[in-house]
Amino acid sequence: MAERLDVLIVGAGFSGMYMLVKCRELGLKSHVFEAGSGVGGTWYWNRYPGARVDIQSLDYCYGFDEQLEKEWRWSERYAPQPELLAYANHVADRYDLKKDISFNTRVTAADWDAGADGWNVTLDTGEVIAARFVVLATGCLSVPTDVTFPGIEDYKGTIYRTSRWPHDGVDFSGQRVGIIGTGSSAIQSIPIIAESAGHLTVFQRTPNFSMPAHNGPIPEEDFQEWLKDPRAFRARSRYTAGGFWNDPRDEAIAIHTPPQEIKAELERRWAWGGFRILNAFADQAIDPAANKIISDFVAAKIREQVKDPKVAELLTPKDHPFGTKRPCVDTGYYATYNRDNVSLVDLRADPLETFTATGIKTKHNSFDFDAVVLATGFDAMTGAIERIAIRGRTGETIQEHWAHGPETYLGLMVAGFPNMFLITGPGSPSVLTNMINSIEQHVDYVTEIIASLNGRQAGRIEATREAEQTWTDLVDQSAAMTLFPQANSWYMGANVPGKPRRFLAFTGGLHIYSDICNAVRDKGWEGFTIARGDQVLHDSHEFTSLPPPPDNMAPHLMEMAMGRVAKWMQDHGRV
Ligand code: FAD
Ligand code: N01
Repeated sequence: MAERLDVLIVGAGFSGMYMLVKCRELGLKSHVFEAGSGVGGTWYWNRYPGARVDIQSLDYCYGFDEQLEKEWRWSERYAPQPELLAYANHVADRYDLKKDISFNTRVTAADWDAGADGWNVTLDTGEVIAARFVVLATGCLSVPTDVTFPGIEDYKGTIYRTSRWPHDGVDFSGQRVGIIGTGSSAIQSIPIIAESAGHLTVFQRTPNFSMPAHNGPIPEEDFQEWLKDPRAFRARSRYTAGGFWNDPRDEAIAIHTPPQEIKAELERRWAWGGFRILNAFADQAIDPAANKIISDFVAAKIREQVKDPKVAELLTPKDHPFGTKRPCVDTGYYATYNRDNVSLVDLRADPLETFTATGIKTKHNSFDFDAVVLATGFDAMTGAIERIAIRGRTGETIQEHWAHGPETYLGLMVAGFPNMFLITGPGSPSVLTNMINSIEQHVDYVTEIIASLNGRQAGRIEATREAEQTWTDLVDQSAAMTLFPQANSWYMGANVPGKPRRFLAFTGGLHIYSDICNAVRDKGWEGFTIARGDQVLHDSHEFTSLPPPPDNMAPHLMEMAMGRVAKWMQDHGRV
């Protein structure tokens, strides 16, 4: 590729594919590089049994083209991985995207070239490509953690990783299988593996909360509403905190509600399934007393489903408030422990010491396995970005810039790294939302930025350090207003040894975040420097685009949240 690109996109998941669509609309010369051999990102790599979405498929799909929306029919509420991958391929074929994607090609480095106002990007083929803009559509959950176990190299059975599952599937019929981890990937795969395995042993370090999906046909009420007006359906789900309609009750305060009413409301939401219970009460994510009410309700549901009270007790989370780790959505997870061929090992009481040639040895037991599944998670949000050797305008690397945790402006750009955009990057609502709506909001915004630069013949844009610091403080502060930092979660970087602890997403919600982004734009790209060669065309070091407080928040929450915001503003000399 001798000619310089306008836009080089890294990754061909839903982010990279949509970015390519938008670049083409602007007439930009753009190309995608993807490490895998096909499109789909998450849904290309994670082919483990039971993999499916935890947000209803009517919401978890592109909304940028009404025709595309209307011609695709999801087979069930929560589409399974093969259907999501088929959808990704359908989109790629429909917009003829694959001709501008190089598969099996990893981006290894990117260096800012000041003379050219652009990037030199190195591929694992050794080729170096010049590009004016780089878009990192590298995925928040695309790099498995480097977790390893003593003796694993001596193990003679087969090891599988949920996030790198063989493309032709795995037949566990009659086998002795072990699985390490009880996060979403494990919780989805355990019930299916148990159906065919001779025996399945689950190694659990920390239990998670999980809600039933009640998967099946799309609820008629939702389908009719979507059919009536897909645009209105989309607009409603986009302008919510989570990027999907989840029946929020902003006025409902658990600690002011009589117990029978609470129970009725939680039962109604539990029966609907999935994430509905997350929006039952406005105070549940910020007030420990309110949260305990929900945690206790879910704990009782676990006890109802698991026959052996000792196993139920082990499966009940006690170390984190409900919702502060990504809750799981399951199909028959807890009931799987009622099967004779499934057993649970509590690694807190019986720690894993080593793999052996034939299986796993814990402090008190040893187990022989034909296969072991690692469902051990991801180096989330920063992992894929930091694995590229990115060197910015001042010679600083991205790892150096993020030595104390990621700092970004709007989760979208990094000071010192001009013309480099992150899609759903750290500091944006991202993983706390229906990702497709967040992806579309980001890609649309990046497209607006590029169009605006081209309109004024500008060569580059960069977030100012001041704006980045102010935004990062706001992200930290809005996380501190919630119970999220109380969990040792991947949201906090706590699952990767040595990773700095910092809450990785903006907790203010996609709706508020979109308003902030729009205000930044309407103020002429507040917080950005825009330049052409040596000539600075626009230089704004401020970030003032905070929205007014939401008027639908219940009084005592408003007080609590505003008190904290006011303190933050005072501390930062903003009032
Ligand atoms: P990805 O789909 O992760 O794609 C990134 C791509 O970039 C990958 O294909 C990767 O190979 C490529 N890449 C990375 N680095 C490089 C490099 N250096 N060079 C070349 N290529 C590179 N979100 C939801 O909202 N709802 C859900 O129900 C949901 N379910 C999920 C289930 C699983 C099992 C997982 C792991 C995540 C889930 N997510 C869900 C989050 C999911 O990641 C997003 O919804 C979405 O698919 C992300 O799309 P993306 O294009 O941004 O990233
Ligand atoms: O990963 P996880 P995941 N020894 O980090 C354990 C999305 N997703 O792949 O908690 C023993 O949640 C670890 O234990 P602990 C979703 O956003 C969505 O399951 O650290 N155990 C934990 O139990 C999700 O949140 C879906 O004590 C070890 C598990 O491994 C995110 O992806 C499906 C260990 C990792 O759980 C990640 O989910 C799948 C060790 N050394 C994924 N190291 C949907 O449902 C780790 N563990 C849509």
